[in-house]
This record gives sequence, structure tokens and C-alpha cells, in this order.
Amino acid sequence: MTSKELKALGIEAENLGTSTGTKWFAKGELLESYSPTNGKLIAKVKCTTRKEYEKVIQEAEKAKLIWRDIPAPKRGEIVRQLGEKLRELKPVLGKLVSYEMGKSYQEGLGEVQEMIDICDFAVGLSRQLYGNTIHSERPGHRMYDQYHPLGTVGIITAFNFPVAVWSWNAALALVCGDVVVWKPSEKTPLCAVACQHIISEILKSNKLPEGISSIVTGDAEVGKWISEDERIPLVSATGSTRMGKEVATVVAKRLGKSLLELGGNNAIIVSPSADLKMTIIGAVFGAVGTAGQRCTSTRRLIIHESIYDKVKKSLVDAYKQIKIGDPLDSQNHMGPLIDNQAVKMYLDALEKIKAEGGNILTKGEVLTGKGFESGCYVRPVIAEVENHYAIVQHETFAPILYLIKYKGEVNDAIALQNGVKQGLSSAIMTNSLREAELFLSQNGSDCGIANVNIGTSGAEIGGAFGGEKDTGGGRESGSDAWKVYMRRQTNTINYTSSLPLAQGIKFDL
Ligand code: UN1
Repeated sequence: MTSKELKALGIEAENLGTSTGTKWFAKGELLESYSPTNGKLIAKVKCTTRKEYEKVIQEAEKAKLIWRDIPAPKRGEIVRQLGEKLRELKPVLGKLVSYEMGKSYQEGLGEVQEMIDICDFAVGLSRQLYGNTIHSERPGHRMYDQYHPLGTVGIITAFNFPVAVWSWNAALALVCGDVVVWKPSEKTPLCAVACQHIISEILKSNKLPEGISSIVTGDAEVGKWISEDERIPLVSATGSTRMGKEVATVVAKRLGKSLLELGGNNAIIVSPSADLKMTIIGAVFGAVGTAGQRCTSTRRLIIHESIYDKVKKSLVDAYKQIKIGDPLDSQNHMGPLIDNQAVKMYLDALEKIKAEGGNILTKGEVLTGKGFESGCYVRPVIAEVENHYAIVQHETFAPILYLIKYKGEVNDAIALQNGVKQGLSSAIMTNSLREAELFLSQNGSDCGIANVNIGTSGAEIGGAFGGEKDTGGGRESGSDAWKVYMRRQTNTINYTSSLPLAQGIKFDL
């Protein structure tokens, strides 16, 4: 990335990491951001101090009183401007996502497109924050429910979607009348600085108060400040199940609300009637896209024994075609893992697969030599395993695809698919209507996302996104996910001159 491109995104050589609106604070320790693509230091960001955090929250507290009084469609107009700006900056922001996080440029652009899409969705939503009207059991009474802003929403995000997950939360929260405080992953702080720069300039040019949108940077400690903070009624956290459990416990202790989008262990069932070509494309993209670092990445393929060998051979052949290298070069399918720690987890997983008796079909290794100096490029792996292996039950954020054989009926495959702790995304490749409907029925997939003849990753923003069990139960982005960002109030109005009580109770004085 050129310094001109970084400048267009508000990133200077040594950047500030804490900001409320356009005001930046600069006391904290420096956090360095390295690109996994080439190992180079991109820039440094200042971590938020406790004192600065207080300032940020105080600004948010002030801003929320003004923001919630602005009519929702007018709030939508601000989000519309955000979408417009993102359209303009899509190539350069997509490039930064690719450079700082390591996903392919195409996927970086895709991520910014998701931001644009959620802005469009939120603009429409700003005129549709509907409640119900309910027929009262009492004569001359009207009853309805309505939704009010919650206040401040804390957003904690992971490195793998360094900009989109913020926008799914922020775009909805903003039209709902909330203000947002964002703690991005310490692995991708520059993407966050860029987003903050974009939104704060929009707020400033619309003469809106500082503090409608802020960022705080740092490690888990900063996340803890947010989780403990009673001034933050909702904490939306994306990341590992371990992190989510910590956040949920701390937030629940103060009876706050949390919206959790945590780990997945996503499987595709490949039934005897599956279209093989579609299956291979869906599985390979699902497993190696973003180098296997999406929560929706395909981790397991549950294949019927009658087609197992055929699918296995096609997959191994397909893996030979995968080009690994600089994600900004569109020739390459797969970029690096995020950092050396992720590489270590990948290598550990390979050892565990072998130790448990798995059969590795395509050799896993860390690539070296020209272009691979960062040490973060690895070969994607396919391994034959059993579903019950501890390593298979665990979500490894790496391009490792497990092949599991099933015998018998689709129910047997569904039992394997559900036989893990996580419940985010799932899919079946089948041309049998009976199998597809069973998979989608109450006796089918137990995941938040269940697809037919589509892979597990690449969900559209229009649907509610999230999952069950260890995935945390939260729903973000589309459908009626907005409701969690608001507080519901039931109103009953009596327009008579008598006071009939509900439940038929008589109380005469
Ligand atoms: C994530 O990995 O945190 O379905 C989210 C997808 C994306 C979202 C992934 N829309 O792959």
C-alpha cells in the first residue's frame, strides 16, 4: 500500500488509536500492526488508557442524548452517507483489509461490499422500526409495542472480518438511535482507524456530536472495561467461544445484554445425489477462502460412503490447483494466516490429527522462500478423520478440511453434523427433496445457518447471522436482528372514562 492510499483512509505513519468522533487521544502504549503478506510493519497505533476510555464513554453518554432525539429516517441519512463514502473508498479500503488481514483482494472487496449492503439495509430499516398493535381485551383501550434506542452499544470484533462486522453492528445500532464504541482486534487496528476516520468525518460534516461513534484499542483488558461497564447496555462480541464466555459472564453479572457470534465447526453433508461439481467448488471455497479463518469456513465434509472415494479424489485434485501467495495478486487463491501464532495452531492441529489416527491426504507445511518471508503462508490440508476426535471437535482457524464418511441415511449424516459443540453454519449438497427438507426440519441441522446446495460460508447480510450452542446464540445483520439493539416497550392507552382492570378483576371503591 502506498502512503497516499493509507492517507486517503486517514492513516498516517504513526497513528492514533483512540478516538471519539474526530478527536484522537494519544497517551497509550504503541501497538504495532504487521502485514502477514510480507511481514512488514504497516503502522503503529496507540492503545487506549483507562483515562481515555473514560473520556470516550463520557462523550458517548452526551452524544446519545442528542442522537436518540433525531428521527430514525434522519439517522438513516447519516448511514446512507456512510454507504456512499464506502462505495467511493471500496478499492482502497478493500486493499487495506487484504494487506493488514491477509485475505485475497477479492475477499477484501467483498467485505467492503458487505459494509455497503448493510448500510443500504439499515437506511431502509430506518423507516421500518415497526412494533405491533395488539387488540386489547378491555373496551376503549389501545395496546401496542414500540422500540426505543438502548443507549451505548459496545462492539468487540475479531481480526478475520476487520471492517464488516463493525458495520453490521454499527449501521443497525446507529439507525436504532444508539451510539457505538468499538474495540477492534489488536491484530487489525488500522482497518479500524480507517473506518473511524470515515464515520467521524461524516458526523463532523453533518455537525453531529462527537461520540456517536468511537473506537478504543488494546488487548482483552479493554474488552473487559466494556463488558463491565454499566453504561453499556448491549455488548456485541465476535470471536472465539472462550472469549465469548468471558464476555457473557461479565455482562450477565450486571444484567446487561450480550450479542455473541462465536466459533463454528461447519460441515457440508454430501449425499449420494449431490452435484459433484457444485460440491467441490463449495467445499474448496469454504475451506481455503480467507485461509480457513472465517467463522463460517467449511471444516468438515460428511460424505456418503457410496461416493466417498470419488469426492476424495476430486478434492485432492482440486487442491493441487490452489495457488498460494500474495493476496493482493489476483492470480492467487489463498493468502497467509494472520500471524505466527495462527501458524503454530495450524501445525499443532496437524500433529493432533496424526496422533489421533487421522490420515493426512495433502501434506501440510509452512511455505518458505521468495514471497513467503512473513512465515505465515501454509499449505491447505485435507485429512480423513473420525468426527469424535478431539481435534475435529475443536475449531482450528486454519485451512484444514476434515473428510468424514457416513453410511446409511441422511439422518446419520445429520447426527454427525450436529455432533459438535458449535452451531453456526451447515449445508447439504443433495438433489433429493426429501433429504433437503429433512435437513431443514426441526430434526435436521441444529445450526443458525442451514443451506441447501450452497457451501457454509458467504452468508448474505439480508438474513440474520449467527448460531446456536457454543456459537453463542446471537443474531446480527439482517432480518429482524435490529430488535436486539433497541428496548421494547408495551403501551396500553385507555380512552374511556372508566377504569376496567385486566384479567376480569373487580376492584370497586
Ligand atoms: C465471520 O467469519 O465472522 O458468511 C463472519 C460469511 C460472511 C461472514 C463471516 N458473510 O462468510
